[in-house]
Amino acid sequence: MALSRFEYVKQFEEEEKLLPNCWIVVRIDGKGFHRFCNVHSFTKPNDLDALQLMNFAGMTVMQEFNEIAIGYGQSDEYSFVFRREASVYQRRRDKLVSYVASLFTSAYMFHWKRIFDSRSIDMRYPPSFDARAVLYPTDENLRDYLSWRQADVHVNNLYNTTFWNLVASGLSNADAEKRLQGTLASDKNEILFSQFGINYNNEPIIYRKGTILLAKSVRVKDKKQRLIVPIFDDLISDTFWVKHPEILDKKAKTDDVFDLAENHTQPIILYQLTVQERRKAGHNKGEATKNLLETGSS
Ligand SMILES: Nc1nc2c(ncn2[C@@H]2O[C@H](COP(=O)(O)OP(=O)(O)O)[C@@H](O)[C@H]2O)c(=O)[nH]1
Ligand SMILES: [Mg+2]
Repeated sequence: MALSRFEYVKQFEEEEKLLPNCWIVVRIDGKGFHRFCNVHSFTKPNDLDALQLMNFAGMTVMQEFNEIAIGYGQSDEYSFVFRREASVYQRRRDKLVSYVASLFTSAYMFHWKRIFDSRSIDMRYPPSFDARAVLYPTDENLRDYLSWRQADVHVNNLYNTTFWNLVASGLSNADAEKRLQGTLASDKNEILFSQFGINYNNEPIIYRKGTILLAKSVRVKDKKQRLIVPIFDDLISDTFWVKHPEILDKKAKTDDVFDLAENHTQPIILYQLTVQERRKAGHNKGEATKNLLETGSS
């Protein structure tokens, strides 16, 4: 077919390929979520439903790309780690970054009603997420990256938990801020304990550590199946990496079946199981996810 005389403009397009052999981290972050959370009356400092909605969107991204080794979410951000050898979109940066951001955003909207209908919270305006890709050449760099994000949630959550307890006890926002100025982690722990009887370590782990997403084989009703599972754990310590060797080494030998333990009631688990049951019952993909309000209900 003859080329049109306009065809030459194609040459202006630039293509940036992400360096081979490096881990690719794509991190999305909610734009202006301070405002978005206020407008939608999210509970301060942590809204469990809002975090679960982030996990639904994270699950959707993990289901789409089988080259993601681990996902990690906290607050309004999610990181997706693509394997060193990932060949997704021939490692074209623009394609990968924009696709992850748009899929995450549309999944966030797709699952909104499922989470917020019971609280009658309607979406007031469309949320958006920015995204970036960062390359890490060594396993140590990658672990340090994830540790950095988990340390971030710890610092923020300890501060926010103390701050909002002080405000709830009658201090103005400005006075609570002043009270916390220059305090160390140990001081905040002490305020929580002595003033409010709160042992910070007993706060829900999803608030303290964020959510790790891994693809695992699990056994449900005597059937083995692969699910995206949420894990609430300390990923800074070596123990985590010994427990899940397949993250860094795809070929590593792991337990045949992962024990979901108390996480078998996590919303994204109930959701995936219900969708699978519907598909087994003959529903096509679109029907299987339709009207699945409130996770797990069919
Ligand atoms: N109320 C509430 N706010 C949250 C929650 N998670 C995240 N946020 C808000 O989202 C912000 C995320 O931080 P950042 O990305 O730096 O702020 P942004 O630029 O406004 O998106 C936090 O500062 C909070 O204001 C939550 O569970 N509840
Ligand atoms: Mg943000």
